[in-house]
Formats: sequence, structure tokens, C-alpha cells
Amino acid sequence: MALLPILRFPDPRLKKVATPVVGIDDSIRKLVADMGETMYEASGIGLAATQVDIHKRVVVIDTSEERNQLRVFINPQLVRCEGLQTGEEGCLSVPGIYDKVERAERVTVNYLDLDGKAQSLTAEGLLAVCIQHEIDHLDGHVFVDHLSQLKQTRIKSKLAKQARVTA
Ligand code: GNR
Ligand code: NI
Repeated sequence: MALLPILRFPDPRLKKVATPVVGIDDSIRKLVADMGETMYEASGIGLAATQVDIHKRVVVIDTSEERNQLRVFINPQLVRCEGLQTGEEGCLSVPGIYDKVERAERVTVNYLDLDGKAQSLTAEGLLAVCIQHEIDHLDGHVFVDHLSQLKQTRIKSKLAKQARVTA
């Protein structure tokens, strides 16, 4: 296993659209293991391969309190979205920034599991938010894209300032 470096907004590589996984081989299994380790180490509830500069449609999520229920979604596709919820979001690629985003309350996602078997999951609440946030990453979007241009500009300057004091 290995920790992977996480890209930081506004890195242009976060805008790449990820391509579907065609076969689940050892490289995909290793990617999933490394993404899980990276997500847990960073105390995140989800991670998309895009964030570690791998542009394949792979997502890991763990919204459990105990941090022991790793979910793996390969080629996830939203097939149903119902209702609306608004919650504070954060992102490992946008450290220290939190803001409200409107999302569907309940979603159904079709995906492949690590055995390549087709699965379908209906989720609501935080898990539903996280699924939508991660699929956004695979499509080259970060949650700040949902905010006003003014907020995006402020976030960019705040992160640039942060990077200067950290360096
Ligand atoms: O760790 C994370 N927390 C979070 C909180 C509210 C809404 C979405 C998220 S996902 C985020 C991890 C991350 O950046 N995934 O891409
Ligand atoms: Ni994110």
C-alpha cells in the first residue's frame, strides 16, 4: 500500500474527465487499496481517482462513524436523483474551505464492484452527497464550481496565500 499525493484546487488536472475502467486487474486493485489508505490518512469520507491524478472512474467512500466500511465504486453512474438537500461541503483538494452546496437528497447509483459485478445502491443524506461529490470529480468538477464566481475568486486567493505560508 502507498499514500498518494492529493491534487489541490485550482490544479488544472482536477478538470480532466476520467475514462471508464475496462477490466479490473491488479493495477485497479492496487489503486483502490492506495486510495483507501490515502482517504483514511487524510480523514476524508471519500476520494475520487482524479484527486490522485489517475483519470479512471474509480471512487472510494466511507461515511461510517467507525471508519471501517470502505465502499468501492467503479464506473459509477447516477440513474435516479430525487429531492434536494443543502449541506456544508469540504474537499481534500480544497483544504480548509467549507461552503453550502445543493444536492439531490436521494440517489441511485449503478456501478461495478471489485469483482466486476454490476451493483446498484440507493443512498440518502451524507452518503448521497458524497456519491454526487465524487462523481463530480470524475467529470472534472470540484464543489467550488457550484459556488458564485466571487466566492471562487476568494477561495483561489485564500488557497494561494495558504500555500505561500506553508511553503
Ligand atoms: O472528506 C470529505 N468530506 C465531505 C464533506 C461534505 C461533503 C463532501 C465531502 S467529500 C470530502 C472528501 C473529498 O474531497 N472527496 O472528494
Ligand atoms: Ni472532493
